[in-house]
Amino acid sequence: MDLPVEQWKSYVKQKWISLEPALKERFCPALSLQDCFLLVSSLFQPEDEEYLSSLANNYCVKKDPQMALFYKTEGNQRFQKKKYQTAGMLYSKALSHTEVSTPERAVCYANRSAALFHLDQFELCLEDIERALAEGYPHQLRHKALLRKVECLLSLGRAGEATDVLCYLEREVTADQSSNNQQVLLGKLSQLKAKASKGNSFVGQPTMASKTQEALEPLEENHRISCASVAVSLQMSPRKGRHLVADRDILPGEILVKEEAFVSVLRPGEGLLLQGSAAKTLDKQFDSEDLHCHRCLRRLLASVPCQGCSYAKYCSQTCAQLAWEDYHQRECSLGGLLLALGVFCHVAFRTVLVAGSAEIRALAGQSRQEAPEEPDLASVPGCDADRRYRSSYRAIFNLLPHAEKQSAESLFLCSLSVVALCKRLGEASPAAPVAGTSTSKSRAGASPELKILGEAMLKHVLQLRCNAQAVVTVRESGSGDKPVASSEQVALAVALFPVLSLLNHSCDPNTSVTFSSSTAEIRASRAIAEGEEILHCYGPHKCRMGAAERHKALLEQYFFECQCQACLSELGSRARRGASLHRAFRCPDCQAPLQGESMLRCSRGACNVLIPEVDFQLELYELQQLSKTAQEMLESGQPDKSLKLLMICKKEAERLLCPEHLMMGEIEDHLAQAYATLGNWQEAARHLRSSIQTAEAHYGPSSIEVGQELFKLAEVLFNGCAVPEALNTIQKAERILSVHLGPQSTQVRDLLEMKACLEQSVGAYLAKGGLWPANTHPMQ
Ligand SMILES: *[C@@H]1O[C@H](CO)[C@@H](O)[C@H](O)[C@H]1NC(C)=O
Ligand SMILES: *[C@@H]1O[C@H](CO)[C@@H](O)[C@H](O)[C@H]1NC(C)=O
Ligand SMILES: *[C@H]1O[C@H](CO)[C@@H](O)[C@H](O)[C@H]1NC(C)=O
Ligand SMILES: [Zn+2]
Ligand SMILES: [Zn+2]
Ligand SMILES: [Zn+2]
Repeated sequence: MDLPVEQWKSYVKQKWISLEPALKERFCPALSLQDCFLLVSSLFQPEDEEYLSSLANNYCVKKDPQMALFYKTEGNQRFQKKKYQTAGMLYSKALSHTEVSTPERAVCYANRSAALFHLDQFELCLEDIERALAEGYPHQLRHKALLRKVECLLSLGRAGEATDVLCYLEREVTADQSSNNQQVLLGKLSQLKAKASKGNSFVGQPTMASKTQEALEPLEENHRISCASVAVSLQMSPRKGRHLVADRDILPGEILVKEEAFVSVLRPGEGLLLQGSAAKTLDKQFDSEDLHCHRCLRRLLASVPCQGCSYAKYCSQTCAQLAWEDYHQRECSLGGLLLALGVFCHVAFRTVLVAGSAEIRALAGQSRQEAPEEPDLASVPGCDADRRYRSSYRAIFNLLPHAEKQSAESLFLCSLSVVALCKRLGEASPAAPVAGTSTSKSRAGASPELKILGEAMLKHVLQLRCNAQAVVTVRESGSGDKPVASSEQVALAVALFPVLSLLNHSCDPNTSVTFSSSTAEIRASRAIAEGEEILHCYGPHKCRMGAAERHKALLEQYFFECQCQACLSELGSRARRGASLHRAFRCPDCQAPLQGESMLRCSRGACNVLIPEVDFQLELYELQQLSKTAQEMLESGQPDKSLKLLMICKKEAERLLCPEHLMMGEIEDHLAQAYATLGNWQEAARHLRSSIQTAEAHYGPSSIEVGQELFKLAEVLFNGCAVPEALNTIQKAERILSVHLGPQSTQVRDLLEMKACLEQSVGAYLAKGGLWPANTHPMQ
């Protein structure tokens, strides 16, 4: 879960409920984040702190020798049963509970090297052997580890090195008179030596896995936006804010953005948060925190544990070291607090740790001086002084927190969590809450330094609601030991990607995103024409959710009403029509609209009419069938018959439906078509005007639907030679259709052609003969 754990959430909820109304009212959209942080700091009580630390203690991340022993024993059992992969994982768990440079840790490494050897992971096996020796592997066991090393080297085809180790071993064993199985060992050694001498012809399969991945695909980098391709450009509009647009035609498959996360935090597995007993978690799958590097998110086979806690695990000593220097030395000592406060808080915290307090201070100072500015098209917020947008802290700092859109209660929860974290930071190291800072205590208790950090963290927690990017991976469910593995998508981590955040959402996007370790790659999933917006999907995809459900999800989490093509057409064709249906039936007595859900009553109230909606729906259905038949007649060349039937339809519709019902528009449209076929332009135009009114009421005056109807009217008027109205209609249709279909579309070009004809001179055009049907009688 990305929010705090349930207990803390409900505790904070209670606290919120019991706040004085006057205090609650201060959490309004006008409250600045600075003031919010100050206000909540003043409300944070010692008992809140106590409650939270008791919660945090449930999520223990301390090293526990008992657990080390337990996992090691379990590992040995699996090893016996030849379940090497599970055994390896259990040894890793055991390792995470051991202290640096202890025999326990060395033994776990050695045990794990045995499992890795059986999994043919020879390189990793060698690394573990070296670690075992370095961590103080018991002397009497050394030869065991070294023999394994020899076998590994032989398997890797490194016979020379194997021989060196063998010679060393031979000297040791010969010198060691105390050993009781000296002869056995010497026999084994000479066996291996024979193998090594033939070894040059034997080249084992080196494990390629680590070498071949990520054959780097070059990305020609944009000079205005780091991590983005030259094919895109950053634009700014009042409605959309910052967004990316194709700068040229883009081919399917082109990489558009390739960005490493500014920060990413692994989401802890359910097992850890549920705090089952250790035995219980064994039966479960291993969770993300065991399976992936806490820094780079790579899949782990042989993790390196954190020196301080049992929680953080890394793919390599390098990742462990870098994570420690950049942020983990501060996180490690906080224990279970970060787990209790949830991943969003953790990401916010890690973000300020990575940014460093000097950077935060500079940016916070800047933003306080600046007057609240209008979105300025020339300067895109978040860009550096050279106007380049980078995947940097500055860009993150400028993401919108949308505090005003979040509920007061959720603002309170976020603030109280951040305040609690700051409190702990201040206590843990009052002198320097974050590396490189020095502070003096102020009257309020929190140092000014901590206040700036707290405000920044609050901002980041709020930003995450709209800007958190889930890092997704496909994981084989079922351990490698199971016969049948199925795969599932897992949201592995929560990350901030400043450049990715520039992309707006579509439920039917033209890009797709993939992750490799903590790097995201956005590719065009279809051809994208120059000028089209680059869009990706925030989660609700049209293939997985209905439009109504997507709208709800997007509005709730991201605060916007999705206007993407998929939503518009889906809602336009179904829900919208459906929603307007029952509102648009007419009272049989007084013709006023009916209201209600399943039983409809007259909106005037004077009549006592009460009719089941089903009755109307049936009649509507029959009407639709009739109208369909009429349309078929028209298509099969019987315009007169069609017209007669449509007249009947219209009468029925007028009895049943309000004038603005879509069905009315549809019938009007068919009537116009029938009249146009018969060459009665005047009547055709009259019916089209009615159908345009209906379309405007339903889809809005500049919708594509209205554009299409205007196009028809323009054609009819053109043919009917109604010059002034035709020109007027052509202009309207052109304006709307070039927005929806582009100025180069066939329909827009047809319109322009008609216009040119009319303008030249109707007479001259008529003289050329041509387009006019024989049975034309121009209007008026
Ligand atoms: C693990 O280490 C212990 C102590 O060295 C040893 O007794 C045990 O056999 C080892 N298990 C494996 C699978 O190597
Ligand atoms: C996405 O675009 C829509 C309109 O196209 C806009 O209302 C919304 O605010 C945008 N969302 C973001 C996150 O930029
Ligand atoms: C790209 O996606 C957007 C949103 O779905 C859509 O409007 C646009 O037409 C798409 N372009 C292509 C070529 O599919
Ligand atoms: Zn790593
Ligand atoms: Zn740690
Ligand atoms: Zn949508």
